[in-house]
Amino acid sequence: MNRGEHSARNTAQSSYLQVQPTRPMPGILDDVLNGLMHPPRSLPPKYFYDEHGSWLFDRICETKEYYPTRTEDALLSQYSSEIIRQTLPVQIVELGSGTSRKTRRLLDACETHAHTCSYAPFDVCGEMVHQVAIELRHKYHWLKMEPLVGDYHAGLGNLPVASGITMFVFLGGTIGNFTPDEARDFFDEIRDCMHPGDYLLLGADRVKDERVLNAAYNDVDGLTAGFNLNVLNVLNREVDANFNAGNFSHLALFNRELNRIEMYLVSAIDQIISFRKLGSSISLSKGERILTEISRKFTYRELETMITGSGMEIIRHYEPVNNYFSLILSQLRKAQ
Ligand code: SAH
Ligand code: AVI
Repeated sequence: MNRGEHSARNTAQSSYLQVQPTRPMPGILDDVLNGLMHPPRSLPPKYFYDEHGSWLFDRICETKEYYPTRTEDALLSQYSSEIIRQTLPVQIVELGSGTSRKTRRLLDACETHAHTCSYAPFDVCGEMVHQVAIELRHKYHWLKMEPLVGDYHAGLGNLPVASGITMFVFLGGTIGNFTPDEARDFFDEIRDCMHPGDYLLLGADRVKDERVLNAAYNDVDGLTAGFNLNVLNVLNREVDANFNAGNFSHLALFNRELNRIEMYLVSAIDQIISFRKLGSSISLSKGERILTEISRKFTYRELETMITGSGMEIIRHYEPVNNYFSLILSQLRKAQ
């Protein structure tokens, strides 16, 4: 491997490489200035994932309402062996890897097939990547770990490159958190990182009964609400804001026209929020919303069009009997 710029962060037990952006990215101060100062107010979803937010997301995945994780995990359990046999990757690069929990199905399949490879989990949450690297090094002695930290919206051009087949993995339905333009650009960018013969394994959530969707983002234990509200703690810490989470409520609803869940923080009172690091403040009136996330749901065809539109070829499109989720293996074909 080793094209690209990285800087190493070493700790007692583990280390990860900080992937350098390939283009200038707005920082949190810019994102607050651009997103929060004027209605319609919004924030990029990456700010959910500080250490606590990443832990909350992991707990959401275990709720009875949040079907995507267990549905995708069941598909991976069933098909990982076939996927590894087909792809035999020298390197697995996972974008937005989180706990890498479901990816272990692929690593288990490597073991079954006595196939060795390297694994590069890439996530914005350094604490999570650090922890995962320790766990996986311990569990899979044969695995070459290449933990990476950075923002995948800042470009993928500095990711490590292997000599041999790479399988890019993008699970969890995180593609649904991208706008259509962001998704198209992202697939183009992944394709630009691929060599002929490389693969992409994508997990994406499907359109379904909206009662199922609304429940998944409104779990009765309030974990999704806590995850949503946690972004206010991130802002308090990072931009010295004075949000009181008790003055906001969680709202998640399915937008039928756009086939997406929209998640908001709703101001429960008239209030003024100050951002000391910016030297500015905003007035929020009772009922005013901040859009914190979109989570798009796709049809079978939309997913295939998105992938083939970037020049990749669909190899297999797996789905469960209830059609709740898609797991798609595609490939950048070798020139004939
Ligand atoms: N793939 C895992 C996690 C999904 S949650 C799963 O299927 O369970 C989304 C993950 O993407 C989180 O771990 C979050 O930290 C990461 N993430 C969000 N925005 C990111 C960004 N801009 N760059 C890199 N990682 C990001
Ligand atoms: C990471 N992403 C796919 C999750 C989703 O379902 O859109 C994030 C999430 N938001 C609320 N619950 C889960």
